[in-house]
Amino acid sequence: MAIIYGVPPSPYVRKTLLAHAIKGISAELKPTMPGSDDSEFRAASPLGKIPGYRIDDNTAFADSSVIIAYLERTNSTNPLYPEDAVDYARALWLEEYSDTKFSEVVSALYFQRIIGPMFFQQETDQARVDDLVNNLIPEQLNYLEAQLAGNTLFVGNQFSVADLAIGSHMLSLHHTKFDVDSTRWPALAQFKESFMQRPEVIAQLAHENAVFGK
Ligand SMILES: N[C@@H](CCC(=O)N[C@@H](CS)C(=O)NCC(=O)O)C(=O)O
Repeated sequence: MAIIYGVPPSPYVRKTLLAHAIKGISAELKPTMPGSDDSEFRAASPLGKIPGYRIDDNTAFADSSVIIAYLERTNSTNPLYPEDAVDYARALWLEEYSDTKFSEVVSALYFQRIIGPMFFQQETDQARVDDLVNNLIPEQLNYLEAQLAGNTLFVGNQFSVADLAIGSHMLSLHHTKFDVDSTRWPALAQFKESFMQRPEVIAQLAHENAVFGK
């Protein structure tokens, strides 16, 4: 069985775990913090980022996008990449966008409200939170709302890696208690609602709540 190095509240580890669940693939989660100097982890993830992934003694690599692309090649159940070339490109772009820009602003709020106070005895910087909540996050939600164009999924009618990536970061936003206002972002609020009702997402959230002792 493959090993995933990481901790479940990381949106990238969450995305990787959810891809396994969607495809019905088992993997062992080996709790590993970002930057860990564990040599087995570092052989998989030389940059020290989670998730790292090990298939066997000789084969290990990192990055949620790489891991999911690998899974797709090995398992055709519930495909995560659209067949059509334009849809495929859009799905990859939205995955990339959500794993970079959207993640940047969501992670900043997640750090201010959860990780800083809980693990680093750091007080919340209210000015930073206000900027994130009032300006920086809404800007990204506006973009995502426009990308949905009134639909319930981001690309075509099939759940894809775009929905998986965006949904994974939306769960971090959910943990921060940021409200995706349905009068302002109706399609996105609906997307978030449906994503959170997926059985594998419900199971993942229960796992995360257990980690945080909720
Ligand atoms: N592109 C990577 C990003 C992974 C990532 O940035 N993980 C964070 C944890 S949420 C991390 O390990 N950060 C530590 C660092 O950047 O050194 C992926 O998709 O897996």
